[in-house]
Amino acid sequence: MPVIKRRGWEIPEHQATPEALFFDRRRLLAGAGAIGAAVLVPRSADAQRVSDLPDPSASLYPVPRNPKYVLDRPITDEAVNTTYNNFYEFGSAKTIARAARKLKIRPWTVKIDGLVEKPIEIGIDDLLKQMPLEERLYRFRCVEAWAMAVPWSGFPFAKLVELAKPLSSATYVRMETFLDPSVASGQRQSWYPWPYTEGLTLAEATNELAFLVTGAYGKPVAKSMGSPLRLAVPWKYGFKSIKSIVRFSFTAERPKTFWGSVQGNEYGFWANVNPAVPHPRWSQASEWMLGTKERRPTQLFNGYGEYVVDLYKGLENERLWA
Ligand SMILES: Nc1nc2c(c(=O)[nH]1)N[C@H]1C(S)=C(S)[C@@H](COP(=O)(O)O)O[C@H]1N2
Ligand SMILES: [Mo]
Repeated sequence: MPVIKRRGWEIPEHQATPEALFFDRRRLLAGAGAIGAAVLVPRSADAQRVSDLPDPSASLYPVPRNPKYVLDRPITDEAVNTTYNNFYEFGSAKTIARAARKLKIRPWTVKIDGLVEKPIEIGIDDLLKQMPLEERLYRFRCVEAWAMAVPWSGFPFAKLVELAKPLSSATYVRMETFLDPSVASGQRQSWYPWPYTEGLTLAEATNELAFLVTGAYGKPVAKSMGSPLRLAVPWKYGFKSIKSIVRFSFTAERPKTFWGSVQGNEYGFWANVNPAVPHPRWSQASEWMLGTKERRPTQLFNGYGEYVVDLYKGLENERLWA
């Protein structure tokens, strides 16, 4: 048996089984009981936490569904989706939902800088007012071989690029997650290159599928899923879909990414889904649908090839399928 060094979420395919989920659900149920008790007997300090205030964008949802993006599978159960997460800022287990409640989502300022006509700082609620919100049903595929189907709400990344007015020299957009180790205990783990960063080419970011998410399941997106602003790039493995974004920088160089820095040989820049190219430590041929016992064959570009295949013409020498 080969000895393998594993970092948290990089579990081999055979461990991503329904049994693991049932284990998590039992833990969740136990946790929910504890939360209920805390509500009955609030400590005054807890009752006044800023992080418990209602989300001021709640009245914007639900938003109209864009019927163009159809699924070949049922939507993943909301309770499963919001409690089975990768969000290393709050820990390396899937059960970070409770810890993520500490995230303060207002005020939330988004910076747009780098190779743009004029840098912008904008509050999330002002940004929401300017953006055309719609709902899209997308498949989602984590590199660990679990998959889901999500009713996201948000706006096309292309609309943010329009607002940003990048210079013609800009070819990439780098995204960055908040940095606050006082609320995100994972960020006290100094061996990780915080804050979490990701990047797309400008051509990818302006592809019609690239979607900036502000809601899910007809309401503001849950903290555990990356409130108040996250990315959804459904043809790529899940780690590209950065959560709780505070900054977009337009650059001429390819941005460094969080997982690329941690383990570059396994988590490449492009990270396009391909069933025929295994992860260095497990097969990508099939995927497990979160919240079910179902396995499905993985699809090339996660089934979105018709939208994105042209983005990768002429890049045959690149490692497109990390
Ligand atoms: N800031 C941040 N973004 C992140 C991550 C993370 O740890 N931190 N994990 C990524 C990974 S590996 C996946 S699979 C998805 C998980 O999204 P979900 O928890 O909403 O399913 O978020 C991605 N975005
Ligand atoms: Mo992932």
